[in-house]
Amino acid sequence: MTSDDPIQFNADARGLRIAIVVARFNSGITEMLLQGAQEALTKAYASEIAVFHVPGAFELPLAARSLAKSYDAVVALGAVIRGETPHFDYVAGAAAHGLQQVALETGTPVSFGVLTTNTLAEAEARAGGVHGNKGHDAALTAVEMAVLLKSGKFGK
Ligand code: INI
Repeated sequence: MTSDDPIQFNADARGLRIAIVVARFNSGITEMLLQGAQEALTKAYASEIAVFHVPGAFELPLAARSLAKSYDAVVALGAVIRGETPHFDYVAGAAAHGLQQVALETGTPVSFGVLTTNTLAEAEARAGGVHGNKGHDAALTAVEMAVLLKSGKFGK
């Protein structure tokens, strides 16, 4: 097994209401991530899949914080590409840190489907290309965490 191998998980999202929040910046990539996430959640029989758009990855945490109050899990999707911006580190760091903070503060799973790559080609490879679709993976992660938390295995 390599670090690129997907983790096998039998996703059963029946009864779960899942929000997907997706950045419009680099929409050629993020709409592919969205497609992957929707496919994964549909195949897992999610009871509700609600999609929301925000301008960029920097805006994902605030939207996720609001959505975390009324959904069982939030899937956050974006693409931050180093070649295109001198503030790559700020945008990518703020998205990662902010989304983790939302999950910890609210107790609602928030998955990190934000690509942080050096080039557009690297992003394409991870949005339905040779490295799979990270939106799909992020959706399954959100389902797995929501199921685990609801199971009570971790306590209350
Ligand atoms: N937002 C992204 O989602 N990806 C990027 O690569 C990016 N770049 O290159 O700057 C980006 N910038 C916009 C940012 O997310 C905010 O929308 C903007 O700064 C306004 O708050």
